[in-house]
Parts: sequence; structure tokens; C-alpha cells
Amino acid sequence: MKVQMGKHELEMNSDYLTELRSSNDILDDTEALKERLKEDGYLLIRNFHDRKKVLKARYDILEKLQQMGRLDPHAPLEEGVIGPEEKGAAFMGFAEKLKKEIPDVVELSESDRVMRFFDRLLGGECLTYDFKWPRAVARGGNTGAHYDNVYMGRGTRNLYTVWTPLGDVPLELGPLVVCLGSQHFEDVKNTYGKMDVDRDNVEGGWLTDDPYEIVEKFGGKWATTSFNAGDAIIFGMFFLHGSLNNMTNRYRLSMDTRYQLKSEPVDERWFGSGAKGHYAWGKGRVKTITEARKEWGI
Ligand SMILES: O=C(O)CCC(=O)C(=O)O
Repeated sequence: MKVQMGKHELEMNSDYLTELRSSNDILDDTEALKERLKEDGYLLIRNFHDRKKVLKARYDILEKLQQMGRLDPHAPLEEGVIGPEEKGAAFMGFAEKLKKEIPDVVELSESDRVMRFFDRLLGGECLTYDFKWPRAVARGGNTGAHYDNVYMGRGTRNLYTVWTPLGDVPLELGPLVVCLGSQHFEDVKNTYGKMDVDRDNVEGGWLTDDPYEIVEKFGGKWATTSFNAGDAIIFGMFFLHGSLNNMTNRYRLSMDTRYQLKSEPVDERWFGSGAKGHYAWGKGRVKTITEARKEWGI
């Protein structure tokens, strides 16, 4: 099957794009999970969440999109068919505010099931950042390749992203795509990976929107899968990822949320009272990623 990442077409099961492997076979073996996360850079877990809770969270966002006039009024709400404006929507925000607007989304990100999983994986009591990143991606929308460290790298390095599709997300709906091996791209980690968008003010924060460039220059291989409601993929701060394009007339709904040990330092932009999110990024003189990469020599 052919998929699209930005302007570039990729063939599934080719030299550039392969299938993610599930870790459900080792789900009860914490040591094996840790080893897999270190080795592969990610854990794909089917039915990580309670599917019913995912569908409730999906409904919250669909209702919001309906109120915003973003859905096709002639199609059933559950299908999330994009309205004539063809606009995406970001619902990103702090839990305190989101609890009033999309409470089931917040509940899903902080559920006992998720928190106890991280307590076990990281070997101590865990917390999740107050800021949540729910997204409704319209037709043609996608995310370019980036390390999450450039957005949330001020606390512990032992911080993890959970990407959760809010509904079934087959390939054509534009699921997350990761670059296998990118956790070992030392030149990229030591330059681009050390960037902080609020300090360095680099436009977008993406390393590139060209998946081929990464493989040809640095190595690795892209990987994705068809996700079902309930599934999730977990990865660390130095693992290149982005998303495929949504090639359909339905919204791709998802959220990304962050987890770490309570005992380790947090990135204060995203957690605790007074957290303010990105406070300087995009203000004043913005550097392009092309300029920044020239300076870094990558
Ligand atoms: O959902 C997307 O398009 C991007 C998500 C992402 O970058 C993340 O989970 O860190």
C-alpha cells in the first residue's frame, strides 16, 4: 500500500517503511519490556487502554468539533467526517481547563491502568504532565520528523510519550510513524536533539519533512501500523517520529501525553502550578531549521 508523509510517497513493506512489532507477548514481563524499549526505542501495545474509555474520549472531541462547526452535518457524528471548511483542530492544553471541555480525554490519559503501567515500567511512582496534546488532523495534515526532546527536554531524560489514537486509525487516516534506529543517531542527538524551541526559537521544531532524507543521510527505517482504538505506542525523547498524511475525508483523532518518575526533575513548562507551556517559541527573530542545520553541520 502507498502512503504519504508530507509531499513524499512511501510504500509499506519497502526498504523505507515497515510494520511496527507489538510487545503484547511480553506485557507481563517488566524486564523484557524495559529491554525492548531500550533496544527497539518503542513499545507498541495493543489494548493498552480500556477501549470503552478511548471511545468516550473520542466522543468528547467529536462533540467539540461539532460545536465548532467542523463536522459534516449530514454524516453520523461517530464517523467524524470533515466539514466543508476542511480545517484541523488542536485541543492542546492544561488538564485543569481540558477537564471542563473534554473530561474523558483527560481521564484516559491519567487512568489507573496507564499510571500503574508506568509505575511498573519505570520502577517507582510516576506522574503525567498536566499538559495534554489532543489533535484532530484534517485531510492532508501530517507531522514532520522530530525528537520530542526539543519541546520538553528541561527535566529528566527518562520521560516517555504515549501516542494514543482516539478511534481506529488505519494507514490511510495518518497514524504515527517512527524512525527505527533514530535513538542511536548520535550526530543528530548532539545537535538538533539538544535544541530547545523556547530558547533557540527554531521554526516548527521539525528536523525535516522528508522521510527519505533521514534514511539516506543517517540510516534507520520508518515504521508504522494500522492502529485500533485502545492501542498505544510508547517511546522516549530521542526517537524520531512524525505522522503519515491523513488521506481521507474523516478526522484523525489522537492524543499524546507524557510520563516520568515522580522522583525525577520535571520540565516545568508542562507540569505543576504556574506551568506556562511554550512561552517564547515563535516570538521575535525565528531561525529556520535550514539555518540551524547549517550551523550544526548536519
Ligand atoms: O499526532 C501527531 O501527528 C504527532 C504526535 C507527536 O508528535 C507525538 O506524539 O509526540
